[in-house]
Amino acid sequence: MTRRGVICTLRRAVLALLLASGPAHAQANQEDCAPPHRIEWPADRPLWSLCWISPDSSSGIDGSGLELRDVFYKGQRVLRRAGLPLLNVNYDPGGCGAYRDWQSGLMDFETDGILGPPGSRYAEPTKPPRTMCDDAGQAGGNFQGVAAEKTSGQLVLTTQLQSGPYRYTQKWIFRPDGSIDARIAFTARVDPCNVKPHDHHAYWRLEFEIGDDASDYVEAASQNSSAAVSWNRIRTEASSRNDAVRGGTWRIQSASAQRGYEIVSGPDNGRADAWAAADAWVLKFHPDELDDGGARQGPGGSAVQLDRYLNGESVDGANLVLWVHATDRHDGNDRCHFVGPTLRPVGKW
Ligand SMILES: [Cu+2]
Repeated sequence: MTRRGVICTLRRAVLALLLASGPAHAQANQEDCAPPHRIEWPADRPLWSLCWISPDSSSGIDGSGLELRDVFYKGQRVLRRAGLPLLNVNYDPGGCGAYRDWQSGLMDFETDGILGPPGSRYAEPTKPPRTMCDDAGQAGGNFQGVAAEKTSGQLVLTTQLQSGPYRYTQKWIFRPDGSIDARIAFTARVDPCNVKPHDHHAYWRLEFEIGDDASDYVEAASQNSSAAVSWNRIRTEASSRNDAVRGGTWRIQSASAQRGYEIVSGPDNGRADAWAAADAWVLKFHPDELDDGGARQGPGGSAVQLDRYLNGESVDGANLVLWVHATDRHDGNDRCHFVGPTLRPVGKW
């Protein structure tokens, strides 16, 4: 066999091994989006069509939590991929330092309506599942994976994550009016460290594709004193603090399709301090930028390093990715308080 032939054979063997080694960090393929992963809702006249990926199979070097792929509203694509690839914790001086979490760890929670064979990662509950937010500090439950609660008013996807002592409840909420809530709440199995004051930080990666022609653009609401909102168009890759953006409101649109989405990160989501870097990044899509490079080892490495992707590329008519930050503080409590951006349709849908 030639040297090239040997390499090809090796590559095929490695690929076969990867495919056989289970779903961890699997890339999207047809099988991922077969039922039950593909959800159409409401059943009688679907407005939403989306594909969910369980945290233990999600993208990125540390996982992406409850990940979505190929999200359509009224038959039009909204998101190609969306998830939570970056979570970290920063203790006050004299506390316990800073930590980068992982988003692939499943944790038990309580639900009915589990579908499929034992070990199934999917449930369709008839009542809201109970997570550690409902029983703070208490571990336990009968299920690990994704619960999709379908009511007449909303579709709620829920998962429970664990990363060391931390317990995170993540939700995606879809409504008939086209709005989406991306949410996370932080709590923990109490240990001597996490009773000290600290901030939790979450960074959602929203890979939009509005017009299906790779020519979307982003605007930020102008922080001026006039009553009417005016918009600043973002021309090249940028990051921003919400202090500089009115109402923490962004807008992504397709010029050709004359529709888009507003991304609102309200005051409840906190504000990035210097360590948290920024509240939003607008980046041109690159397939190898599903996380921030995973540089979590080393001094200071637990802070996000998304700024490395800011290299002046045009975002005025491109495949675009928005990263959106939210934070919650635990200071003598481990309150389970949901934070995260809300997405609302604008224009012709
Ligand atoms: Cu905490």
